[in-house]
Amino acid sequence: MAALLKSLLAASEKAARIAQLCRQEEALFSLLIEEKRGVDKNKKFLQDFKTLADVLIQEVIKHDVGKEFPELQDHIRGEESNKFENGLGETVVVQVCPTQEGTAALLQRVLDRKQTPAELLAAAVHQEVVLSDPSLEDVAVVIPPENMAVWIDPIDSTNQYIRGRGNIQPVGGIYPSGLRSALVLIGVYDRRSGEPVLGIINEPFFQEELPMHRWQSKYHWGISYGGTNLSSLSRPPLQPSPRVVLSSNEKETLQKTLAAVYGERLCFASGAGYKMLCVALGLADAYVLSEGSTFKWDSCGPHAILRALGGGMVDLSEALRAWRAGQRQQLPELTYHQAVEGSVGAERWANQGGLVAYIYPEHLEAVMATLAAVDDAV
Ligand code: 2IP
Ligand code: CA
Ligand code: CA
Repeated sequence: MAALLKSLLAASEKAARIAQLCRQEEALFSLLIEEKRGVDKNKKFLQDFKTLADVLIQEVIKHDVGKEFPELQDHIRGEESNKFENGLGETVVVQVCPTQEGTAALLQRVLDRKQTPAELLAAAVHQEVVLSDPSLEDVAVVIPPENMAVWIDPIDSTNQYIRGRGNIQPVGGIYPSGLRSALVLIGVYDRRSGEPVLGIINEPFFQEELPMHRWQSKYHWGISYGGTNLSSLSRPPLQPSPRVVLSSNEKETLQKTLAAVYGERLCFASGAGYKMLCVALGLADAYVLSEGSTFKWDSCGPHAILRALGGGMVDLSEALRAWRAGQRQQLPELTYHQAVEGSVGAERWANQGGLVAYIYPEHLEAVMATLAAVDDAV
């Protein structure tokens, strides 16, 4: 009974196609990159277009999955709000309409009446995605949708997505920047416990096919529920000399502390989701983030995959507190159902204390021991 998994994977594939389309179709692509050369009066519209790609993807996932699982409909949330103000000051609620023509007409209102981009996007929104993945037939876990909720990051690493560099060379398998770090992230969590249960990471820019320069996507999934762990990925082998991946914006004190231990095995990459994927793939053994710059929609899906592989993601500041108090077993994992009290807007859903993503508890412990030993590392 992998119905929920299949539905979410199909939605992630459609999301990936929309993300690819915005870069491949001239009528859309020109809107995405125009800001660099565009005149000032165009700025607001162009900014809106970028947000529109995100909002639309989120709405498509919500629509397609909500249709199949009505119990989930009111519990699918994401980074973006679907209320949009167009260049004329009208508020438009972006949603998937019953017909393609209806969606195209609605999108035209957001896109300053531009017909071709609106029609291209509407066609992608209403296109049926058929998954051909025989391995899904063997997934027998039953996840009750009425107890679940969903976090979506329609496009993570937006900056790299817009910059759009497709020719970055990997360093030790890790792409430090570029389109490869732009991902669709979907996470399902238990409404009552807040635990991540099912995760999908879709890489819309996994591979460029020549001669047409068409991007191929690739998805990964993991389920960790009721004692069952399943994933499209295999647990990577335990490395004798672990690598840690960081944001290039990471605090200098933390960089220095970790560099003293990991030396050249400290690496950097864009995209919070991408760094989590690197851990899941075994390209890095831990991702450490000292700040509250990720949100529930960034970590929920990747966290579920890491759990399915025997790892997890802890709240760094809480884990440090526990570690220093001598409670070193079962460090506090991130949860997904509670907003940060006293915060407003997106900040309500920030992973405020930073995080450590890992597969092997040994690596988590090594990172914790290193950070706990230095007073101001975090
Ligand atoms: C961002 C994105 C950034 C990341 C930041 C996220 O999400 O993943 O790349 O910063 O934490 O919130 P960094 O690249 O320094 O890790 P979005 O692109 O969705 O805003
Ligand atoms: Ca994000
Ligand atoms: Ca995003």
